[in-house]
Amino acid sequence: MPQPVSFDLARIEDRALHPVAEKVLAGVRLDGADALALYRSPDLLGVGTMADAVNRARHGDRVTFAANQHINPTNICILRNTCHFCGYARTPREEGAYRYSIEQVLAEAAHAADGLTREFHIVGGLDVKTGLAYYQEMFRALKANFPHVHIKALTAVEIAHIARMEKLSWAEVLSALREAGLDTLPGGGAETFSSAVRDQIAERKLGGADYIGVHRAAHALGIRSNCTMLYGHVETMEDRVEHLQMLRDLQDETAGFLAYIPLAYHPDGNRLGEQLGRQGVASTGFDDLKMVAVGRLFLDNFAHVKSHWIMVTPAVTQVSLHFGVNDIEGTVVREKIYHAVGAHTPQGLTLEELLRLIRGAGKVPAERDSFYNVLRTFDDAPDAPDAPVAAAA
Ligand code: V47
Ligand code: SF4
Repeated sequence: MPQPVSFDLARIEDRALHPVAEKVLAGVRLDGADALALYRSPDLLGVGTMADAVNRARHGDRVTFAANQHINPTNICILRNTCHFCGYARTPREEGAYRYSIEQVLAEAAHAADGLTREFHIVGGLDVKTGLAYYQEMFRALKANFPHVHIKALTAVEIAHIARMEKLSWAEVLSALREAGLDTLPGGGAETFSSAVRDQIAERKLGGADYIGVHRAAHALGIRSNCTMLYGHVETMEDRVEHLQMLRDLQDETAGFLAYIPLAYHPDGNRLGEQLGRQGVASTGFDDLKMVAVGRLFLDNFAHVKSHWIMVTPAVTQVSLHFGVNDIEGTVVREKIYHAVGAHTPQGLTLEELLRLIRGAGKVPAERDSFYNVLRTFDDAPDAPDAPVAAAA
């Protein structure tokens, strides 16, 4: 059970945030206007103080991670020309287009033979050749070869795509995939729900209400899921609040979300970055920390806020552990999507690097399973709090 939240109000320099801070101390739910005030405030340390207090009340000093492996079975996508922020997708005949056979997926998955990998995170493009049977066969083969590995696969957008191709409902697709081995859904595909934003960055992509609808259908079947928000492109602060409100509302209804993961937009290697003249300019550290902190404060019905170090660098992820984050995207083998759009971070952290990063922030690392059950805690011999973190490549 969460402990009472406590922090010194004097640490919130922005007086305009004091009414929000008082609500946080009293355990009163924040409203949209509060979230807007938090996003707009320049008092990053004040916002972080509140988020850190709420996070500590829930999780103490524990920071979890899961040893996972990303597999991206195809980059062929029917939305290749309309998701302007995506540098990963290809048309079928374009250079670099690929679609794995089931054997190739198994070959990628072979890293899991080390016995350490506990989760496959499988997402890809909306390919007309990868229908329900392809994923059923893939999941069955993975479970047969790696029965101990959890399958977190297919975003709401991919589920809706398969449903459309197969003329099935979302629930029918989800049930069939679960029967084949699907365990949970990842949070990708959310982008920013606002229809004005979608019109600008991904006009043909599944809308926000339908993203929520697919997750609602999954939760109704007992399939838990994650959720995300892509930030740092054309969205306004109001758009961010609307997005968080939709996530919180569904969580009130179903309690099916496991974690919230803000994703920093990377402008390299995609048309949107060119249009915005933003090449080489990823999100700011200020915004990265604000995003996790406001998520922690507004999403009071979410247990877990995760930082994706591939997007924000291991260094920012480490600092975010004091801004409301309690979970780190794990050891990611062969990640393709972000590296296609210019992420300069390493493609995987070893267990030792992850432990060093968490301990270096004065926290206690713990490995978890995909449902956030702690499997082992590494509470021996922490490094000094100022131990250097593995630098980005
Ligand atoms: O939906 C695409 C994003 C997402 C870019 O559920 C981009 O545990 C930044 O959702 N810049 C997929 N982002 C990744 C994802 C995810 C990652 C880690 C953990 C989990 C989880 C989910 O990547 C896409 C899209 O929002 N993306 N292009 C880009 N240029
Ligand atoms: Fe396709 Fe996803 Fe890229 Fe959009 S973001 S083009 S749906 S792979």
